[in-house]
Amino acid sequence: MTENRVANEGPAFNLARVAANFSLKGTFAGGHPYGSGHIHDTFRIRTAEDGCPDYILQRINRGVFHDVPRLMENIVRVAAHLRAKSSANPGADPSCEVLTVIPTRDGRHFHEDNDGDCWRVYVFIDRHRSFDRVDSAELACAGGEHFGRFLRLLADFPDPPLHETIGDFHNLEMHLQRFFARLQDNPCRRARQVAAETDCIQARADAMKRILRLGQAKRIPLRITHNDTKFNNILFAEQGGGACIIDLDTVMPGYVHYDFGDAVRSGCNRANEDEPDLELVGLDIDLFKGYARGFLKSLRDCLTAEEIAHLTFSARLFAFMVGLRFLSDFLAGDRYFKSRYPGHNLQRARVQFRLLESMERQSGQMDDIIRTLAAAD
Ligand code: ADP
Ligand code: GN1
Ligand code: MG
Repeated sequence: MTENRVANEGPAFNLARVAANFSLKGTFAGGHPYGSGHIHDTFRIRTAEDGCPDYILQRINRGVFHDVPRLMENIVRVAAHLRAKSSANPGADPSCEVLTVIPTRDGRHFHEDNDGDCWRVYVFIDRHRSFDRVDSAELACAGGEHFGRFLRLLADFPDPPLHETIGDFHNLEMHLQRFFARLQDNPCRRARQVAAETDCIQARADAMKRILRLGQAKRIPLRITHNDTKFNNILFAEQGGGACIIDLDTVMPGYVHYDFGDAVRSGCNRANEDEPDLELVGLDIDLFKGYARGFLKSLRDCLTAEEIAHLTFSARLFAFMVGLRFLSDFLAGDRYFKSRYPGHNLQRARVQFRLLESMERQSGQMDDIIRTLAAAD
């Protein structure tokens, strides 16, 4: 194995050879696995020269994203739209606020290698950091403002519509059906381990379809949403309050509840997403208040009363739905989410269901917070 071959929880890749297909500035000086995303194989590529940026190289997960040309077409269009907005804003720095896709030497947005793997490159956004866990209401508030602004900036996204990069991504009905099918098929003989969680799912399944029903009845508007607003998909500038929203793979039509709910379940939990001690898991109401304040500051004027009325519910929905997806993947043998040990997805699911119970206990308080913030000048 040469110096440039690295393993990322699985196969080893010749990163130098892959990187050579892209129009990078500077000399390849090495690469290593980077970040804590659950989907792609992500590497930071270092360059030798001081004046040249580092890069993020990703092997796109084709089990999740089946149509890479359309995926990249979406990302390039969304990034161009955001860049135009940022450029029109005096004092903004588009190169740090928006992802920059680096083309291949033959002008494409991804490279397909001889094994059929698809790779893409972004400029590495330096002097920024992401947070797997949030430790202050100020940080939560800043995150809410950034995700809220992201939605606002996409409100006038021009036609044609974005492609649906993952079909039925937030279709709870489909996730429920898939879960119960796996429970029945029991391909890895793990069903006995999920009895308590299955009860939790069964008891709530119908009530959790509220957003689907509101959407079908056209009582809430379809918007362009991020759809994967895990808090660590915000890169915060180390200085100055700026940020870049990353992980644009799932930007496509959705409801505001998807973005609010996912950010709350990931950013307002007192514990990590895979915390081994469930006693530490719970919704931190101060973080929730901070996040909601920032989000509504950016977006309040754009939202309808009906949308606002279901924001608290959306946090419960996402704890439920992400928990369901982790559990379903556990039953299937850990094929979707990257995991580090055999019970990892089960533990992640248990954390989400514990978080859900904590949100259920605090839902009155959460509603009061939203009502107060929505009414503020
Ligand atoms: P996944 O879908 O697997 O979560 P992401 O696109 O979110 O993949 O990337 C994984 C991690 O890589 C992020 O959490 C972040 O730490 C880092 N990352 C991604 N893009 C950039 C970038 N342009 N600059 C700096 N870090 C990045
Ligand atoms: C995945 O890509 P990442 O790690 O930011 C997943 C989300 C889940 C999340 C759970 C495309 O997010 O939907 O909520 O894991 N992304 C995709 O941690 O499935
Ligand atoms: Mg991510």
